Amino acid sequence: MTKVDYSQTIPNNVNLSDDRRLQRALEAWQPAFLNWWDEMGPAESSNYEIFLRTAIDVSAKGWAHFDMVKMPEYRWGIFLGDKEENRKIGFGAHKGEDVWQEVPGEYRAELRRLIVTQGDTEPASVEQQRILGRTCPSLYDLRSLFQINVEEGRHLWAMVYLLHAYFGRDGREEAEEMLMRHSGDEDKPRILEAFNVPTTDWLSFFMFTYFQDRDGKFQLSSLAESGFDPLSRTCNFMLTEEAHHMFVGDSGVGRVVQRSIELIKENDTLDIRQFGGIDLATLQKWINFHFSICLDLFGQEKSTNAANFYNMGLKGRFQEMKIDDDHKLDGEVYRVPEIRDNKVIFSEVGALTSINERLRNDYRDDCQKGIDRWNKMLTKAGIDFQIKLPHSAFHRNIGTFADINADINGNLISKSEWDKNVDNWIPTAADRAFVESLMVPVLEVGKTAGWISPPARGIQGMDTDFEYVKFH
Ligand code: BYC
Ligand code: FE
Ligand code: FE
Repeated sequence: MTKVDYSQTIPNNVNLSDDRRLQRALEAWQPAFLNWWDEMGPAESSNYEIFLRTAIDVSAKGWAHFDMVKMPEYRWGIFLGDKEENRKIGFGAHKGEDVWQEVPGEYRAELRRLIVTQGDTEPASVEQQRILGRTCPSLYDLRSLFQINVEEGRHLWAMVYLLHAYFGRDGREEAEEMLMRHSGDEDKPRILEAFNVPTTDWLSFFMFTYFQDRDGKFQLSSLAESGFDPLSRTCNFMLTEEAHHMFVGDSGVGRVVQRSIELIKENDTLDIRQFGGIDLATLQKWINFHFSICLDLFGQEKSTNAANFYNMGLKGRFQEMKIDDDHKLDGEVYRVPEIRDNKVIFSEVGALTSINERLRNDYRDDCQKGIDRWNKMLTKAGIDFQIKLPHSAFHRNIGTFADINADINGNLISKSEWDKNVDNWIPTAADRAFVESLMVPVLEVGKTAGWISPPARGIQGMDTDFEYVKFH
């Protein structure tokens, strides 16, 4: 079951050829997808040959194959993680019952909504990153971008498969809508705000893959707990790919920090813009921006939607099965922030209602790990500067903090104070223009742009000066 059949028009490990109706429906969607890729996917890239990884097996070992591939010829397909025999629903009102192989009718609308929201982010990210290829800092990085783009395309396939296979006609309509909404479109934007923000420079790309793909890790992990088994299985496999996206972000920001340290030491100043480097204050602004917009992706602190998803057994907590409690959360409490007397305070509310907040906190802890590592690099280099994650109240658009202004330490401030200081906290037009001025493409084999360190090692045992992308 784990092997992927590549002899089919749509590669898959779900025995697609046994269900002719489904196969025909997906084969009808395929040209629309390719058309979307052509129009909204990576710009000017259709003739490039790229050293890409393709999934051949969903088991932990030996599941990938590497080859020089043109992206329009990439074999997007449908891969579910292995089925766990006798799997039981792990939480909520149905805890202990057999998992569902079909959509439970009473939860159909909620499940569809979760799948659509998840699915919508995947093509959104490809659209957001569309023009980055023009300014890559190296061929190695260009390859990483394209690898991520094709995998996000496949994540869309994963959700579209669920919609087609389990939701009949309205599932097919949702699948079409996935290609009609576009990131940043005035009339038909993507569903979640952070997926409508353009990602036009590589510092933003590395922040995106560090912070925003990490939202993917946490949301997919929660959906992997689902009692709807096909969703769980597809998310489990998507998570193996997500790890690489976060590696690109983590190592990318790390390489920026590394290069900045070198320039600071060489020139004995923190003010390294004049030497073509990204100064740490600018890096901090990019972090402030990306982290804060990603916190919004977790929804409101108190959410009856989230409580319902949990009770219904559709979406769990992060690593639900490792948590030592009754997995029903009756009578349990959790701390959420509130605003009282112009201060952020914490109060205890029902654990069910605060599922979103708990996931956001898990996410924050995970984000902090990279910050700690980069700070260690700075300390070790003897540089008197530390970066940090802004307070959760800073620059928010969803939930408790949406209507207030706060500084990066979480002190509530007036609108006029915000206006006075905002340029110190998030990227200004001038900051963006500066970073964009550094974005000159480096296409020579083995060379890297001056604002970022070269990668520590290559891909799949290849050297860093391997020709990862060939232009034709
Ligand atoms: N923007 O009850 P609440 C990834 C709406 S990333 C705009 O708190 P809920 C990837 C909400 O819809 C992972 N609107 O909402 C990464 C609701 O509307 P209604 C993506 C928002 O449902 C990189 C209202 O506010 N996966 O894979 O508990 C590259 C009340 O809110 C936002 C998922 O998100 C927002 N940020 O929580 C590629 C998983 N937040 O009901 C890919 C699936 C809330 O008033 N989605 N609203 O009309 C979910 O689990 C939930 O829908 C959310 C929201 C966690 C997003
Ligand atoms: Fe994804
Ligand atoms: Fe991703």
